Amino acid sequence: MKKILIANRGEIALRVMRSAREMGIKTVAVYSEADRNALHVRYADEAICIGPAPSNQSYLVIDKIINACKQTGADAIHPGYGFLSENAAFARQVKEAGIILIGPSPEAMEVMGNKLSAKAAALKYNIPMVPGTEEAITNIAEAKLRAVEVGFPILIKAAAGGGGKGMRIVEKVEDFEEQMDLAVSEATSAFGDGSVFIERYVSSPRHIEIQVLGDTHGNIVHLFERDCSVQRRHQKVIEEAPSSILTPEIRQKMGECAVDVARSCNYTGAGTVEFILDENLDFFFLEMNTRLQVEHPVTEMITGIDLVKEQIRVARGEKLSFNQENLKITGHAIEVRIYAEDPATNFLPDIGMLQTYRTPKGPGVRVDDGFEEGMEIPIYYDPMIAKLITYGKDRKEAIERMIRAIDEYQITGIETTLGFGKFVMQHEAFVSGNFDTHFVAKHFTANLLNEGSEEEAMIAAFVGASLIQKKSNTNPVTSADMAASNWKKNRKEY
Ligand code: MV4
Repeated sequence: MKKILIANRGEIALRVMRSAREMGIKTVAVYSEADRNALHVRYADEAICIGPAPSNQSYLVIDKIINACKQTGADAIHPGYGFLSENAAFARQVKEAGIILIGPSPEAMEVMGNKLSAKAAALKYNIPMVPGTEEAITNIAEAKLRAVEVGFPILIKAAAGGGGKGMRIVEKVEDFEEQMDLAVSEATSAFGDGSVFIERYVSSPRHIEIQVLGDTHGNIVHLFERDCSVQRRHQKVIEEAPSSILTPEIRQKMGECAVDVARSCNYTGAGTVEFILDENLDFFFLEMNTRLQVEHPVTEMITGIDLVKEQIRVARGEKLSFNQENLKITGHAIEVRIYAEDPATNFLPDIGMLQTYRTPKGPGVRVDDGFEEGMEIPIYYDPMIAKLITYGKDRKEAIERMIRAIDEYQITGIETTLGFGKFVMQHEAFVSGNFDTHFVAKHFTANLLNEGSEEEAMIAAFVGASLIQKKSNTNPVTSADMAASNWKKNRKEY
């Protein structure tokens, strides 16, 4: 493997290129017209423009990606996350073109791409699952009986959904039919597949996921867990490794289950097995993500393993160079995602130019980003602009470093979720580890961010005044711009 094309943009494209460069592998960037001056384009050895800004005319067009490979002689593709990364048809076409996809087989993507087939595969290995229906519901009366058996509240899920899309909570039996009809029509219009199933609703879960890695020789290991319980409307905000609530025994059991789930689809490369954990610390398999995840750095920090390099080695057909016994957790890592969203306006996307952009530095700080000072944040793509990761000898030090790093981070010109990240780091529930997936809904209101010092208030006033001036000098965003933006309508959970 001499040359890799990165079929992605932003921070993850850079992240992948860095590992490729360290391995002596050349890189090819692809970019849309909105990304001409992007950092991933400048960083790569070569770059190919693949079309207009909207991703359905560029980053999502399979033929353009494959043609860019042929044009540059790239022998492999890294898809990053989002875009085509979990698209089995893409994986198949790449293979047919004689190009290596740095990722799992199309078959594994297909099995895990549907929650019902994923559960069916996992069932063969006796993986704990939330009680519910094992097949798509075809008979509503039958399903209702099963719902009563399982006990309310129940959750209706779309088999083709993922990351919380197409889920409906049903509180009581009287509402069942109505919610069922709504769920089916929602799933049909969103995924072109109306298959739904039910599960008992676990009301206050922790969201724990296990990183796995498999090679093409049948070896599969896990690299422990990430706790992603702090989310806002299914968008992850904070992730950490290890989880503050797992015991070594549960960790080992979950790890073994995750390896079995991976084995159930002959998984190769890096993947993530998602579980929920209830109040009794019982865990249940939910789904498997067949890509490198946004939050992979926290796992890299606590294991010392470069997951992108491992993905590349596996794609080259090499054996994993370590086994489960060689892996251990050292220290603690936390990631705060920085979105171009304004916490004061219920996280509306904010756009504009990064007037000031200075990243934190020093011990235990890693920033994975794709912008620099003076750049415009394009409106067409995901609003995540950076990931701030801190590492410490223990959770306390990782939190303290995160607060210090957030304070060092200077971003002006756009609103971001940095202050929100600091709010979480300082919240008693987060610090004590006593939180679940409802943390944000339970504990956060916008006015909590305004409890800064008088000095901060003064600075805010000045910045506000200069913003008003600045805004009057720049072109306002039109509704056409917003319509062209994929931020909301194409929001996927990574
Ligand atoms: C659940 C659940 C509770 N009970 N399933 C959300 C994302 C997708 N991967 C699966 N998800 C969940 N599935 C059962 N049976 C809770 C979640 C869940 C969640 C639900 C509502 C609001 C926020 C949530 C955050 C994480 C997980």
